[in-house]
Parts: sequence; C-alpha cells; structure tokens
Amino acid sequence: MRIGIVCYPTFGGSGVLATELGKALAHKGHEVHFITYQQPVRLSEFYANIFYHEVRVPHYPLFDYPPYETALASTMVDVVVNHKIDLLHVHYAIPHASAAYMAKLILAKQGIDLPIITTLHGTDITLVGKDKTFAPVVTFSINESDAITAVSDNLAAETYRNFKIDKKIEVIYNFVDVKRFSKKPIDAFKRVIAPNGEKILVHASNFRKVKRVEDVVKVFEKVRHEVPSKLLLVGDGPERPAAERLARELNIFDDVRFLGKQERMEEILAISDLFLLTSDYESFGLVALEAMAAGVPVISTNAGGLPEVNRHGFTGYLADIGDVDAMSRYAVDLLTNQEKMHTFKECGILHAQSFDIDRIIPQYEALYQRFMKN
Ligand code: GMT
Repeated sequence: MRIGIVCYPTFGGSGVLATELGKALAHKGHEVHFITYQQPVRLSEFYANIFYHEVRVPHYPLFDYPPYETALASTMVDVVVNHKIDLLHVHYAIPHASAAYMAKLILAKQGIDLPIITTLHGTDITLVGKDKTFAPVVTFSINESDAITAVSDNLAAETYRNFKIDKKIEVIYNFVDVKRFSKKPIDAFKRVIAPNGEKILVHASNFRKVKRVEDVVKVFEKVRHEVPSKLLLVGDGPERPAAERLARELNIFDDVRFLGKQERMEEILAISDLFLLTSDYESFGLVALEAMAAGVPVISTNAGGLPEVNRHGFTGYLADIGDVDAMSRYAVDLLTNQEKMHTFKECGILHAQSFDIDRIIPQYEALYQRFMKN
C-alpha cells in the first residue's frame, strides 16, 4: 500500500506514535509518505521506502497568521496525485482532519477518491478540540473521515461525550516496540546520576499544565525523605521554570536533574527504578507504556485512559489527581520492597507485550485494507 501519514513532527506522543507506525509499515514493505512541516524527530535515519514531504508556508507581510492548513491541504493534494497515495492517515484532529477533508474534496473534482483515516490522540479532543473556537470544524471533519480511531476506550468515550459524532470510533491502542526498550543499563551513566547507589525516579513529558509536573517534584521530595534517591526530568515546555523554582524552594535542586528533550528514552529508562506520571488527563500515556516495556513500574494518576495502561497493584499504582501523599507512599512502598518491585517489573513487561508493535500494526493494516480498491 502507499500510505500518506500526517502528524506533528515533535516529541509529543501523537507524533512519536505516527512516526513509529510509519517506520513499522515501511519495514513491512509499504511505501510511506510523511507530510508535515519538519522532519519528525524519530525519523532521523534513511529508510528505503519512507518519503518526507515538507509543508512550506510562504511568508507574506499581510499574514499575521501563516495559513498552515491551506498549505497542508495543497501539499496533501500534490503528494497524493504525484505518488499515487492509496489513503491518508492523519494523526491529531486539529488541523489535520479538516485539511484532509479539503484535500479530499479537491481530489474528488479530479476523479480521485482519497480515503481519510483520522486517529484521535487526546488533547485534540479533551483540551483544544472542545474549545468552541475549534469545535464545529473538529466535529465536522471527524464525522467526514472515512474511519476514526482513538487510542483508548476512554478517549473514544470522551469524544462521544464532547462532540456529536455519528460514526463508529474504533479503538486501536497505542503500541511500543518491547524489544527496543529491553536495554541493559549503562553502568557509567547510572554512576553519574546516582553515584552512591541512590534510587532513580523519572518523569518525561512536554511540561504542559496538564502534566502537573510540580506534583512530580512534590512526590519526589516526600520519597527522598524516606529513600535516598534522584529525580530525572526529561523533556521541556512551559511549566519547566515552575518545576525548577519548586525544586529550589524545597531545597532538593541538587537531586533533580533536568535533562531536556532526549531521543534515547530507552537508555534513560534502563537506569531508572520508577516512573512518575501525575497528569490531569492522559488519553493513554505512551511514556508510561514505554516505561513498563523497560521494566520500570509506574506511579500515575487514575485520569483518562491511564487505568487501561497502568494496572493498579500489578504494573504500578494509581492515585487520584493531586494526591501526592498517596503517590509518594506507593513509591516508597515499591522502592523499599525488593520482591514486590521485582514482581511489578515482570508484570509491567508482560502487560506491555499486549501492546507490542507486532500486535497493533496488523490492526492498522486491516483497517487500511478495508479501503483498498483491489
Ligand atoms: O501529552 C501531550 O501533551 C502530547 C499529546 C500529543 O498529542 O502528542 O499526547 C497525547 O497523545 C499520546 C499518543 O497517543 C497519548 O499517549 C497521550 O496520553 C496524549 N496526551 C493527553 O491526552 C494529554
């Protein structure tokens, strides 16, 4: 098949998922065309049957707001016509689903039928999408998609709750390449981070408000009282200064390391003991799944789709949003109980296997196949 993939090229979960999906499809012999404004972060090597088409928005003094959606729809039309694309798979509804709808209409005038598959990822529905500035367009373009998928049962339910959707939303869970995350720890790296054998707690996100990164710092501060430990914060975003400030105020800054954006998450997870995810909402929580695949138990909130990924008392623990006391109690419990920790690690790896790339990719292929003409 010749598949066009439209996504955000950044470190966000939707972009990571879309890029990994494209790579896996290419590996299985499909031709994959990425259409976005920048080379996706996880697409750094050369792949024989992967193509990247950059969306360029011309600058013009009249534009206070460069018309990205128009440029994107035009690029979609160009790529579909010139590369005989069979279908477009767009990740994150805004503005990808509406741009795809525009491209579909333009192509129909040329006698080309272009199936559009929209995958909803989370904030396109729960945060940005339902804002009334966007809602009518989001509702319309989701309904006009030929197939709609969501990355968890919770996100499918949230979509029905927030929008008037008259089509079936199919759930295809996010995936992880378990093999890639089964890394041996690099001892030298571990010694630099935890020179005296301290436990290593880790959090990774885009540091947006929804992640409640200050709760991560608060949980760590409580854990550190009971267990000698270090905290790694991976990623960057608007709430980072607040997290840094809090770490200074709590006098724990020397035990907290801000690593910024990192590509080799598997190496960081390989030296980590516990993953913290304190979000207000996660449709899925791809980073939590990656942690589990690496054998790192997860302490998270019970928001959104997180209970579908992190199994309470099995792969980690769940607590109410903002309950830093409960999260730190759970963390100390695991960090001080070697046997339990070992069981949770094993259970996490086992559970992650049910989301393994080899199980999920065929679900997307089967979906695409429904739209193939022969
Ligand atoms: O979490 C973010 O802010 C990034 C966002 C995205 O769209 O890239 O992540 C969303 O999609 C991921 C991949 O499907 C999910 O694992 C995340 O849970 C989801 N984020 C939220 O729902 C807040």
